[in-house]
Amino acid sequence: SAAGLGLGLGLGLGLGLGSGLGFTTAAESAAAPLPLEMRATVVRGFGRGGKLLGCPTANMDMKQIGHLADTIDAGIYFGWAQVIEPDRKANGGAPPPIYKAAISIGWNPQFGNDEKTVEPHLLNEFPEDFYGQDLRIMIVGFLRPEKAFESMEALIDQIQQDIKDTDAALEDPDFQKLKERPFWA
Ligand code: ADP
Ligand code: RBF
Ligand code: MG
Repeated sequence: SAAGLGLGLGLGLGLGLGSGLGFTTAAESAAAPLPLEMRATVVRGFGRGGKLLGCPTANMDMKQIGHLADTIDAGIYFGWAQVIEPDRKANGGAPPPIYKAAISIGWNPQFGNDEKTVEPHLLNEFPEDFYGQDLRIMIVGFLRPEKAFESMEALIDQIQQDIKDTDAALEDPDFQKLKERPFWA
């Protein structure tokens, strides 16, 4: 919701500056200090993101993420993401672009998964899938808790709103600066 986004940004900007590092999460998402960085290979999920919801998500290999996934509450977040193509030296080594991403973390209560997953949807059109490639993400701010909706259409509408909120939130100059961190390829 707009109110949740406002609260998250307000707290983040208000409390984040002093530390020089992170942004404090909104009240609903207690634990992890943000931003939180993760890297893992893109693996196959159940294949419903793109086909069923019109929103493909790059599922990250949870074996590689390990305990880091336990340090962040389930929920929908906004952040940055970078796909590292294996043959990037063929590009003259130019650094891969860093895209905005709406990131789903948790058990997808609409579907009742039994594993906690981290799945970013990147705000970019890709000509091809990128399964097996390395993905780096930076989780920047909390949007809302994940939940089960009364219909698939209601979930799809909410996801479209999350993408708009992500797009707007990351225009903040303090969030743009995060693209300069040494974490990125
Ligand atoms: P799965 O359940 O296997 O993750 P999805 O329907 O969620 O299936 O599709 C995810 C795949 O689609 C990603 O792994 C990636 O290769 C590809 N993809 C294409 N465009 C995007 C995008 N904008 N954001 C995330 N993944 C994308
Ligand atoms: N799954 C849910 O069960 N509940 C949600 O509220 C929810 N919100 C999402 C928001 C965004 C922006 C994205 C990208 C995914 C969300 N998902 C949610 C996850 C979705 O169910 C999952 O990506 C697909 O099932 C494919 O794995
Ligand atoms: Mg997916």
